[in-house]
Amino acid sequence: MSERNAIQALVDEHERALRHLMAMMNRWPGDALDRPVKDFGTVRDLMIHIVDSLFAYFQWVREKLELEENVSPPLTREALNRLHSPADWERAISLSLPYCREATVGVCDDDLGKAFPASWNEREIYMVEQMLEHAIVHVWRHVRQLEGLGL
Ligand code: NI
Repeated sequence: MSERNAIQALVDEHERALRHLMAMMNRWPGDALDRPVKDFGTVRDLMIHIVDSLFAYFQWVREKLELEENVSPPLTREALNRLHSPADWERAISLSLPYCREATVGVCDDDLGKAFPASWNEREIYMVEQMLEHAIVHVWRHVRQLEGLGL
């Protein structure tokens, strides 16, 4: 039987980062999403980037490992564009938690060392483990950016 301790730990840490973000959003004032963010537009645009990216990282893992069961992100890009309030965004992120678990059900620890080109640049080679670590750090980096805005 294949071990899943390491993959489980990565998914747990990713979830910890997302739960931290949700707890922050819980305290956001109503106008938070309209605040400007350098190089992004608004906080809303940044949220779309965070959630859209996380779907892309997990879908990359599934695609590269050729996992057969069909698991799709819970929200399309268009649906993300229609989210209005911080509460809408919290709900969207809460939907992504079970998605991340389902998306990695077929991944075992032996898969973590397999390497493939990144979806954004064929010449950047990532191991599955690195891509999931990147997913975790990506959330934290943007959490840090939001904290810098006083949110
Ligand atoms: Ni980013």
